[in-house]
Amino acid sequence: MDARDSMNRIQSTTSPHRRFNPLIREWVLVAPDRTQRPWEGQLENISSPAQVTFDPACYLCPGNVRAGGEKNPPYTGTFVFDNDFAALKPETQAWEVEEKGLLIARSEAGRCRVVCFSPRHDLTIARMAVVELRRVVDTWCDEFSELGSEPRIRSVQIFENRGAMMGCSNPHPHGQIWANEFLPNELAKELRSLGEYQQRHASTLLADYLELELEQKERLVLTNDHFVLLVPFWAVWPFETLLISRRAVTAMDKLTDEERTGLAEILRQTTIRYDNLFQTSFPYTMGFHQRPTDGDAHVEFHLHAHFYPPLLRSATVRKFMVGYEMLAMPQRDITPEAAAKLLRGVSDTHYLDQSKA
Ligand code: H2U
Ligand code: ZN
Repeated sequence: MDARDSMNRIQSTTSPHRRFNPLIREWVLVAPDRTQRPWEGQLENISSPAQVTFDPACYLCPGNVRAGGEKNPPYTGTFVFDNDFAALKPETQAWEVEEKGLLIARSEAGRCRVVCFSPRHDLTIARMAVVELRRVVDTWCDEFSELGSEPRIRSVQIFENRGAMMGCSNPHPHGQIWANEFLPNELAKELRSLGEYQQRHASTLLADYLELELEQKERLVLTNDHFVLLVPFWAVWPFETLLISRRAVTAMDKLTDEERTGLAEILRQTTIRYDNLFQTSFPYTMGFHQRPTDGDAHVEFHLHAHFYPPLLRSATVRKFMVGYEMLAMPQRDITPEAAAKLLRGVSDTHYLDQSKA
């Protein structure tokens, strides 16, 4: 069978198979028929979007007092502060324990930041204007550079938990940044794969992968001049997507002015598609993977973001990673190609704005 035939086979198959994730070198089991199974489990209660533009009880709204006693300024754009309940602290002293190679521990110093995307309590990325999202991108870029330039910081993890289902504590639009000394597991896995790929092929793994996806078009969701959103061939979560910069930049600090705006635009479109899919404020965890800030150039690295939404067949049925998935390997129910088609098929106007259009 030639490459084209085998690709056609995998894209139309309904038989169980495995797919390989070359970024982290792990397999995922794809069992396309399983969505037929009956569901008598828990039905999720999706938190409806906040209705008020200002909530006096919200610890992120402008002018309000936070749990730690500090008062937020009357901010009008983005607002960043040190997490009052930071998991990582800059003053942590260095220590190391190792006993017979079995009991191994190390101190971990770092900083945790909270980024408010907007003073408006009722907005989400999907409902913010591109100029406002551009300010969020600029804020992330500044934070990446500032935190990354601290001598002990080697990793700057920017992420957003959206929706109570994903453990988000507050509907006010915000994300977090955790910056620390040692490379977190996911970044370390990616760095190894990207590094070995770069050595062998003199290009980035994601640049070559993107080329394949742009050719095949099966898993594309959105494209603009600077970014591409797709359901990766090896996606684990039902509507997982991967956002890749067209130019192989190592991190946000290398983006041009137009690329930053391109990122703001595609973030808005991505979240609009998600919300429109099940006509709800779609929960997810998203975050960027960027080059380690250890001072090396890391030409092997290629800026990208992962979106991991837990919803499966409707707004009330979610995916759980249990049983076989915890003990053996992750498994998905619908094919990545089917998920991409569904996401491509929804409107590019947010459902809450459609009556106005
Ligand atoms: P999540 O909604 O993703 O959990 O992020 C909110 C973060 O805000 C959380 O990490 C912090 C929590 O520690 N926080 C403060 O820093 N100050 C507060 O007054 C409440 C919450
Ligand atoms: Zn608020």
